[in-house]
Amino acid sequence: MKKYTSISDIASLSSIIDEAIHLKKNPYDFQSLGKNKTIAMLFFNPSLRTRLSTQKAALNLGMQVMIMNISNDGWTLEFEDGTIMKNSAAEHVKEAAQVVSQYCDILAIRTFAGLVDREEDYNEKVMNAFVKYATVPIVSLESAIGHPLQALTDAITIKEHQKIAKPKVVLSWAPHPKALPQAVANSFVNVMKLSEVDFVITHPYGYELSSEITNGITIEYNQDKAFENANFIYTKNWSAFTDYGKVLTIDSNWMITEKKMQLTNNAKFMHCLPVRRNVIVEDAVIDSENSLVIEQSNNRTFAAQIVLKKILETINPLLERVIS
Ligand code: AN0
Ligand code: CP
Repeated sequence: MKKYTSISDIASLSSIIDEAIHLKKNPYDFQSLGKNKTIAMLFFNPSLRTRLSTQKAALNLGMQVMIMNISNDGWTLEFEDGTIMKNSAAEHVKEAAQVVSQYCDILAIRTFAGLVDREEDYNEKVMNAFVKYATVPIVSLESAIGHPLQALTDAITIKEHQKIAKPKVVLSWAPHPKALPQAVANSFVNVMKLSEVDFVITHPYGYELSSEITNGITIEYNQDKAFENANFIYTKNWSAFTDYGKVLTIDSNWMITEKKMQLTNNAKFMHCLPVRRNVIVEDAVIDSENSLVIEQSNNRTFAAQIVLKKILETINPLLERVIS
């Protein structure tokens, strides 16, 4: 694997899931693979799970880890070419990406959608600038339009908990007071498209995701109907794509409640976290036996670890042969 900025960087989803589950049982099997290798993680936005699980994954592989909250501690970066840099940006990403690349073997970036300019977000302005100018492999820790480490985690978690060959998985929008990116939902849709599942998306009118992403997927505007026979309810808020970045409704009827879960086939409840209790989901659901949220966050480590392992094997194929 040469980079991991999208689900499409995965060669075979089913085999990477199996390898991740194997790593979960044997987390220290490849400690020498990361010896004298460093990952640098740059955060433009906050994180609890992604930061610590990716650090843990790198440590499990024997790597060194450098972390920087670049928005707070770094120079403000310029991303446009040819700009006269007389405003707030003190440094161009062209230098910054090349400079950091000299200090690490893998460069991981978290950069959320701005939710103002759809074209800028969907062109992945920040992530693509790092892909363009960095001289080491790039890993997305959530970008403007995708969260591929989260989506791989979710596919692993579904695989571990599915009881039938083709489970019904429902992605349900839920209300949230602030505008949130579409990244988690986009990547979840992309990973479900590659999975053996009966997949349905449910959301209020106006919350349609990019049709390029949801092409071919059933959209059911009646949440109760969508929940019928579901084996997994995956919940996430996102802001509107068409009326870009807008909160169109905070209708609490879309919150995931115990009553709604009763419409399902004893479905498992999933959310990437962080989650607002009793806004997105009722306490009774997130605290129930069917809630997988804590296990999902544990699986973040092994999703990150299998991705870092595959990148390390690509940058050091000789070492891989020596080890195996
Ligand atoms: C972020 C989002 O919705 O993209 C990160 C989720 C992993 N969530 C919030 O900002 C609350
Ligand atoms: N799920 C997730 O990415 O969480 P953080 O924002 O805490 O990293």
